[in-house]
Amino acid sequence: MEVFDRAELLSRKELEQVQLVRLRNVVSQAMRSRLYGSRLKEAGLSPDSFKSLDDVRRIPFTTKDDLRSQYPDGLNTLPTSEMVRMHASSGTTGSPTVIHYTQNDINLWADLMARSMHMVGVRREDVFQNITGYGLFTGGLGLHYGAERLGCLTIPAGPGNTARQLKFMRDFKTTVAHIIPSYALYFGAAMRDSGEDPASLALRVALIGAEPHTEETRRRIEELMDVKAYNSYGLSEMNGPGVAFECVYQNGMHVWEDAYIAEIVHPETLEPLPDGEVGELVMTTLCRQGMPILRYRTKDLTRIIPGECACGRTHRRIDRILGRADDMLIIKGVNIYPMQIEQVLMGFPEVGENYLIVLERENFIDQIRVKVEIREEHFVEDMRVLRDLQKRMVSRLRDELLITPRVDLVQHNSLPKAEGKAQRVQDNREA
Ligand code: ADP
Ligand code: K
Ligand code: ZN
Repeated sequence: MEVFDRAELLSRKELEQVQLVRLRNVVSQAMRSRLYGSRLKEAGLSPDSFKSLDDVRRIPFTTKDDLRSQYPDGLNTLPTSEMVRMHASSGTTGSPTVIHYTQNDINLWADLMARSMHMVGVRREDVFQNITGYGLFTGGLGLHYGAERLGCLTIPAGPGNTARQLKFMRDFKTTVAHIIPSYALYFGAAMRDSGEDPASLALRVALIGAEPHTEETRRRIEELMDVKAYNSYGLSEMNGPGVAFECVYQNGMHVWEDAYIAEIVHPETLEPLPDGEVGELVMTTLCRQGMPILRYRTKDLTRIIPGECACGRTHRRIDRILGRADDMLIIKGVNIYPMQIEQVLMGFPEVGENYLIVLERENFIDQIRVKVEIREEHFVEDMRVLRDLQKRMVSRLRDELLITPRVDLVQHNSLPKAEGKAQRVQDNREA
């Protein structure tokens, strides 16, 4: 195994020793902030309280609301003069939260990013096209720094303008792209529609992440763009991307456990769950100086994949994110995740690149309507063929969801597109 960083080769035992030492350090650092200074003291904790890694469970959880209530700097452990960067979450749910970084924090983040990208074969000879937003969103600068750290020629293309992206890809022989999955579907389809043969491009790898997507979507992106696509997970509260990343086996994302502690807890009881069981991911920064965050409830649902990875890395893997706990829809008493719908839709070859889940209320009963873009060549087909397709979709969705949704087949490019993360659900119930 060719590694970027010796940390990738640590044995489980060494890794856990590193984690314990760093946990004590980060607790001591965190206590300098307003929030943790009082909270840890109230819980009777000090760095010496941590005799084993399990003691991490003695730390109270940190929530998004804590971050909001401490706005703008209640989690900082150092004066602003020590900080060199700020990011904010886009506030997919609710108002934004901010993260501050020291130079050291930025360097360590770039190292983790470089390690992640190196793991899937990115090297200094590669040309890296960063097709995501920059700005406050951590995805852009995160991968940008990682690519530069590896020595790649790095193109900060930003999102959108498919024709120009393609031109850059051709002219600069881009080999690696970073792209949000919902945009990758468009981009791949646009490439095909423009008559471009993806096999004639140098592009070999797509790094996809920042939003939930299914295995079916990944395979589709791989086919459309003729690449290997690797899942990239992170969140602003834990720096941004580079928290967990897939290796070439594409079988779960290795969490960089020398830099983070990952726990899976029951979303309601908050009790720890055994490996293999799906629950809420809780994360602790082990190396962050400017703004450590301890036991952060990510709301992301996943599980630890039991067993070792064929690649030989000891860092445990999390499964593809099922969605956020807040994404769960309750329709007619049934719990539904948007990803269950995506999984069914992407199984139909007739389905195009976009869909929208619309929640409606009719006679006081909640209904779910799925609007699906159909590929151009199928849309021109006979009404009977389309009606049959629609029926098959309803029946497959019913099997998966256990309720019967309405399905509207709509034309290619007719649903709203987001610049960044896709908005998959529209709630019209109060309207
Ligand atoms: P926000 O989306 O809240 O504005 P972030 O940019 O910090 O802020 O987004 C982090 C969130 O994005 C994660 O908590 C998770 O819900 C989602 N996310 C990031 N990467 C992935 C991924 N690979 N798969 C699924 N969801 C992801
Ligand atoms: K180079
Ligand atoms: Zn692996």
